[in-house]
Amino acid sequence: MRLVLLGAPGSGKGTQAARLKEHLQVPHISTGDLLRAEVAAGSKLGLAAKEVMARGELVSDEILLGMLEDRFSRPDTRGGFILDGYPRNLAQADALDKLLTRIGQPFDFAVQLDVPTELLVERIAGRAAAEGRADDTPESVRTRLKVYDGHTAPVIDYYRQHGHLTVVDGVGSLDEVFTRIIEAISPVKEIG
Ligand code: B4P
Repeated sequence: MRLVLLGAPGSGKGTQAARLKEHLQVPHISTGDLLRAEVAAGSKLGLAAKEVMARGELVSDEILLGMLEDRFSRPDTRGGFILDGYPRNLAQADALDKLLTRIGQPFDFAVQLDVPTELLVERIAGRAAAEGRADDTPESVRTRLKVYDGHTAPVIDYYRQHGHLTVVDGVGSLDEVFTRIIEAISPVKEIG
């Protein structure tokens, strides 16, 4: 299974990807996690990304594509993958198409987790209190939501126009949302 998970910050992408990874037995590739690992390691890339992420803005397309190409060159992605957090703008969507075509692994489903903005803000505030992630401050969250509307929502429209989008209601318990995703990506659907 080759899955792209889309959705606003706080929509549950990372949360559901962790479960889907166990269920589907394919690697979970989170560009946010890859970037946070670079920041934690204090690498040159991490130093370049740190402030941008803390502000809630997008890290450069060039850095992201390099990181992604590197990750997809590892053999564990040959049996499928869950891509979480990429693409976040139309240039990244185009780069992803080209990359997956080149390696002969086009995605099977692009799943959007649909959650109203008030709930996104509430969830991120909950995580801020529990984990204190550097980009979960109110100011950064406002920026992330604006970036999502301006840059990532057009990617969703693009996939929708090309018939590649599956929308899943992301409101509900973790189990409920997980079950909806599994139903949406199961190859055999009942007719009637
Ligand atoms: P990400 O790590 O992708 O962060 P995110 O969009 O906030 O989503 P995340 O996966 O963490 O949260 P989730 O919705 O699961 O990106 C962070 C930053 O990295 C970006 O702002 C950007 O700077 C940079 N970046 C990453 N990818 C990039 C790219 N492609 N290009 C450029 N820059 C990039 O969950 C949020 C909270 O909701 C959690 O606390 C969770 O417990 C809770 N939750 C989830 N599901 C729930 C449910 N059903 N009910 C109640 N709570 C729920």
